[in-house]
Amino acid sequence: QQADIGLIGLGVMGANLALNIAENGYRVAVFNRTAAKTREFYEEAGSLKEQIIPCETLEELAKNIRAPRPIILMVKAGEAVDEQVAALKPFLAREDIIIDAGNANFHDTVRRLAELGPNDPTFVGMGVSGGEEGARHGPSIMVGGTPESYARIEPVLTAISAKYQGQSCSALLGPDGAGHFVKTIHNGIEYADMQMIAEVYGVLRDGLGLEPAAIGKIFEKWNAGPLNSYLVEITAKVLLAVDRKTGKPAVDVILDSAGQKGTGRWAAIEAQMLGIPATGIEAAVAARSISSLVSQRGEASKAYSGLETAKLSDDSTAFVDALEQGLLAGKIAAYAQGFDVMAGASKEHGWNVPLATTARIWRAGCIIRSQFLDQIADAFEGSEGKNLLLAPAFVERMKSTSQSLRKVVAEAALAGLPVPALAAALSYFDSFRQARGTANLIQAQRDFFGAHGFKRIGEEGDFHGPWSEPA
Ligand code: NBP
Repeated sequence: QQADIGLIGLGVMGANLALNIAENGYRVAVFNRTAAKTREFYEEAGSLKEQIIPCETLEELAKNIRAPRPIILMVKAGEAVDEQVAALKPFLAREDIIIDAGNANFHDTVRRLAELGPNDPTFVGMGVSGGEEGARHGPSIMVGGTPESYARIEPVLTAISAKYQGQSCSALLGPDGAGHFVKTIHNGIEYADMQMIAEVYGVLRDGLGLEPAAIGKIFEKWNAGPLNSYLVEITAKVLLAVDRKTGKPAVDVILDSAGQKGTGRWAAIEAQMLGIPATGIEAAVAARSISSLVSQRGEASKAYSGLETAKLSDDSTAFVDALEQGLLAGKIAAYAQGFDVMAGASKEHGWNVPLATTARIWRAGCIIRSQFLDQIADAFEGSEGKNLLLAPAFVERMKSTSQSLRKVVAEAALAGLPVPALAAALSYFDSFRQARGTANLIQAQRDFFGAHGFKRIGEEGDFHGPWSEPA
């Protein structure tokens, strides 16, 4: 019996996705560049072996899938995808679909689609989030492609995706690069969320002098409240974990230098290209870059030692409560930015990305999953494209939490504790709600040195200032 679907790339994500497909009752033909991995994967598949067809060549893979063939590519993003598509094409027909499920840059997805000839198979760009666990037991799936292609793969994707109260976390979000773009912004928001959590950890550790286990307990408690989310849940677990080798708290033996594969950076770059503020994501990307300057930071800490910094002024119980509320406010602002970038890209590329649906498919399966996203989905229902900070439910939430964010940022600044993403969120919030900003001065400066002209309040046309005339 032929397979329902094919999968290429049995790395961490691909192997787990293939098992997930098999477990959901679909037959899957698999191929990996290094054939030994295919054999090993098959041998270890246990009772799911019956649903799996291991293939050692791409020709064999194509023959073993029922036409029209959907084939998922789960290989390293970049050139590997182009190489695989080129190698696969000779064995495929026009009706077949190649689905790139890696973390592709959406520009590559758009290019790959454009490069396909009239007799080539269709190409679908699909973002998958949830890491290893998600891939195995239900990821969040963000698809970019035609409605016809999606209709053909929908049954499998719906079956393998995460479920939030029974609803599938897989959706078609638009044509060509829309799925990979949304995945990129998902990762950007993930960066911002993680960074804000790390900043709060820093304030609790260095400002209040708490041990990791005590901080872990605080996050555990917060996870039962409005901050309830996968990231807060795992933060508590990480902080409570003990290093097997030394018996010390695990976080205390880990180098404070964070890696990045690029999706967060892409999110910040795309926001910049679109001219949409995403300062929370930008601050998070920059914070990772600063974290990698380990030796310079060591040198600078000596060069600047002895600089007086104020102690956190409040009693710790009240301050911990402020941190909870402040983190929530920061998170709202960062998510508002992320969704705004998606709305902007959607408009720019004519994608029509449904923001409420996007929030819905992030409620389970992905790394930023939370109930909070359910509230975001409700807010976007009927007011697509409007900044989240203008949704009535979020106006109320920001009114009740932003003062705590202000307190946290202000006190952290006075105490010399870095909170770049929280501070960025606060500044964004304050700028966004300022009816008269300060760009009048910027316009005057631009006109002064470059004769760029400016608009006058309430008047049509371009004007120049009196700068060249003697006062
Ligand atoms: P792994 O590093 O575990 O596996 C990479 C796979 O790509 C292997 O099957 C490898 O084959 C194959 N591959 C490479 Br590398 N170069 C190739 C080439 N030139 N031609 C054909 N195959 C090639 O990666 P992973 O973590 O499973 O990630 C796969 C994709 O999923 C990436 O785009 C990643 O960004 C994305 N993603 C990862 C996660 C996560 O949590 N890990 C989450 C969401 C998305 P080999 O066995 O022959 O080397």
